[in-house]
Amino acid sequence: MRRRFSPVVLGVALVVGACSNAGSGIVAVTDSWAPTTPPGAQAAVVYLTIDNGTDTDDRLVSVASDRCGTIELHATQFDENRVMRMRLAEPSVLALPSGDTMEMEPGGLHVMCIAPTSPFSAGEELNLTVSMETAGDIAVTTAIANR
Ligand SMILES: [Cu+2]
Repeated sequence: MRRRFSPVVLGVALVVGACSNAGSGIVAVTDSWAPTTPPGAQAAVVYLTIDNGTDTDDRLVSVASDRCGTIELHATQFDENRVMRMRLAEPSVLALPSGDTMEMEPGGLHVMCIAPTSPFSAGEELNLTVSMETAGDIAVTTAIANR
């Protein structure tokens, strides 16, 4: 999110900023989960929370896993008939400015695992590679579970 500061407010914001996640100095996946799928499911979903603690704007480029035939990054939107539809996320949606956190969630941005090699079962772990434009590849192990 871009915020506009007046000069007076800016000084306060810089002090507050020193205490925020902007100080971690890394881009990190701070949370992730993948719901279980029924047998024969053609797709599975993974949700990531990605925190940009650097002073450089970044962008989510792609996610890979050997457990998926293909992975797409999807946004969920309601069409004119209020039907929920998924589509490829626009590059602007995948931007992760300095100090911001990208939270994927049901009904919003998500990782779509197309043609999983086997159903996602509770208790399994899923290995992912999250590729950021600037920070590069981040290895993530995600728990498959029902929340
Ligand atoms: Cu999707």
